[in-house]
Amino acid sequence: METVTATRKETPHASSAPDTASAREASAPSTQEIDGFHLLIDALKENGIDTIFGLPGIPISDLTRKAQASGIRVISFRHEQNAGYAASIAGYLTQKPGICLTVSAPGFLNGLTALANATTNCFPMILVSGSSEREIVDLQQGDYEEMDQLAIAKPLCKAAFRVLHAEDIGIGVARAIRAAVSGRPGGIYLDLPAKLFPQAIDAEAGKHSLIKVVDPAPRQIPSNESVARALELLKNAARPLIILGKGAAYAQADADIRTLIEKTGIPYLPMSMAKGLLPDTHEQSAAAARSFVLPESDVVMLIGARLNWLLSHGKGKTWGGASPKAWGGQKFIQVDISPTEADSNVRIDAPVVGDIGSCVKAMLAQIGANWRQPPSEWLDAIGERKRKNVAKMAETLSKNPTPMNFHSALNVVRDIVKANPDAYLVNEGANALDFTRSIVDMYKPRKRLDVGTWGIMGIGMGFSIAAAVVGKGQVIAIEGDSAFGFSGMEVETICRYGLPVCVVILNNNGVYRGDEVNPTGGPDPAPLVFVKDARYEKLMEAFGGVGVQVTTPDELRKAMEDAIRSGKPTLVNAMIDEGAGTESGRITGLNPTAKKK
Ligand code: FYN
Ligand code: ADP
Repeated sequence: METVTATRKETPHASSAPDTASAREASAPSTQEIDGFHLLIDALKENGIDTIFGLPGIPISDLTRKAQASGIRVISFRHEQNAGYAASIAGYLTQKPGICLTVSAPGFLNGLTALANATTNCFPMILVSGSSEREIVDLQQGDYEEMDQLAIAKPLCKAAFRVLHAEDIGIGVARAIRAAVSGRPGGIYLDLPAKLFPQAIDAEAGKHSLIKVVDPAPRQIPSNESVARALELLKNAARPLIILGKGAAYAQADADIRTLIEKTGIPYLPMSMAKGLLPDTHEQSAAAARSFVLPESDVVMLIGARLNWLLSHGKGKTWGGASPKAWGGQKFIQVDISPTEADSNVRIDAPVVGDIGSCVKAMLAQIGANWRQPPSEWLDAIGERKRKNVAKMAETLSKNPTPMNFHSALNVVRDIVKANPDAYLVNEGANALDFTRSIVDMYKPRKRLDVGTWGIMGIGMGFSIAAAVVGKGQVIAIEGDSAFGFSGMEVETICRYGLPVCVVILNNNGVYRGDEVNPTGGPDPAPLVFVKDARYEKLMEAFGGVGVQVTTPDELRKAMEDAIRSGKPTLVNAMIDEGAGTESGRITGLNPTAKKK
């Protein structure tokens, strides 16, 4: 643990005024005491937290300085929401809660979207926000950045805690860590009032108050009966299917999951962020036959995937149901750590509750050596459908239209990712997201990071920064021009930390597409279009990175290869046909349009 250095003891009526350099100098150091700043830093370090994503300001600026001085890596952002997204995806990649640190009220609110998104996606994250003086906030007397942050955070996260006394910091951090990573992971809010930071307590007592959380995410072993019930269903299926979700990717049980798929011979469908858990080129992947396997399957095993909107709630036409809400007749097995997930949308015939690593191990143990492979008619039918779709895709990708379109640009990205399978692929947008998902194969687990359960826009630069920082590798971010706008200013952060991030903007001048016009003929542009042929690459140049505008696949290939070879922050502005793209990409049906007269 870090050696304690102490600052002044808190007086009962310590002011919440901004911490100034002179105030800091005035605080007489003593070796017998430790303050809230250092207790918090020590509590985090004690639990292996080595990185903080945040945005300094009152009352946490000194915390960021001291954290950096203590050896924690502090990544400072330009907007808290991006810091929050970074923390959340760091949590997903590492199974350790990602920490996002913000100032009070507005900073807290800016981070809150990311916290809610983390909870929705089951990413472990802790939003740590400074807050104003409790007694003034609670009496609503108009404090600086007054807000009851704890109450506001509660409905949007898995758990929320506030620490009022320095001796409780250890407990507060321990509770936050345990809550973030145990069971179904999620977002946690930790409220730290300004007064807490300079509070000093006896150093020895402080040291003893810290908790190193033992076994923060304990294994949860499924019952033998639940595993047997699931295997019985699977064994007797005529047309079995396994769906891998991002919970399966998060679990880091990659080798066992692959063994389960290969031993059973059952075709599998990866959800978006589970792409690469097994290489997308695996012969059992049914991704290229998605709209065939969902309605045709008779027994479906979900591993770390929920039957939410992304899977049409397990019913309706996608599943072969006669009407939008009708059941398609499938039997479902659901492997999930959350016991309440089963039956959320349709009947789950065989829930297997436990952590995915333990569940898959238990299945492998019961499967034994004599598992009967799925009927060949089923496998052949899928193979046939796949071949057709792959051939259709190959034909589209081989075209080289002028101007470039999504396909001809992504054909290049597909090659670059194949040549750099360890690179992280961050992806957001509508068409830019949907086309990338189906065109660009992934080869390794947890490399594809995207908009997730909410289809959220704005994760681009935050995810990229976190992937480069905690994943310590090259990042390729494929961005719609609209999606990039939400976090574009963070290219300064990318340049400041010199991160190997290659941002590719598929620029078609607007949301979905850029060729709409104002029907009134007035001077305002149509609501969904942007400045024509915007030079986004200059934003990267402004901060010392490399900016390139490209108009052909060859130029795009060269720019991406240069970026990866140099590892320099690069923004490639790929100009594509402004008429390319459909309303909302592949989820047009969710976007209500006015009835035509
Ligand atoms: C997939 N496909 C392929 C391949 N992979 N063809 C050839 N080769 C390969 N490798 C086919 C696949 O079989 C589908 O064709 C089609 O490509 C699309 O595949 P996808 O994307 O997996 O399927 P689909 O139907 O789009 O998936 C539904 C969905 C998905 C809801 C899971 O659209 C999704 O994740 N959407 C997220 C949208 C989002 O969040 N948007 C952000 C908000 S945008 P067919 O089988 O022939 O159908 C705000 O406006
Ligand atoms: P996708 O969007 O890829 O379908 P979801 O986010 O909907 O994935 O589902 C992930 C599921 O995985 C959640 O229901 C969550 O409870 C579960 N999950 C997350 N981590 C684990 C784990 N370690 N073990 C078991 N289940 C997990």
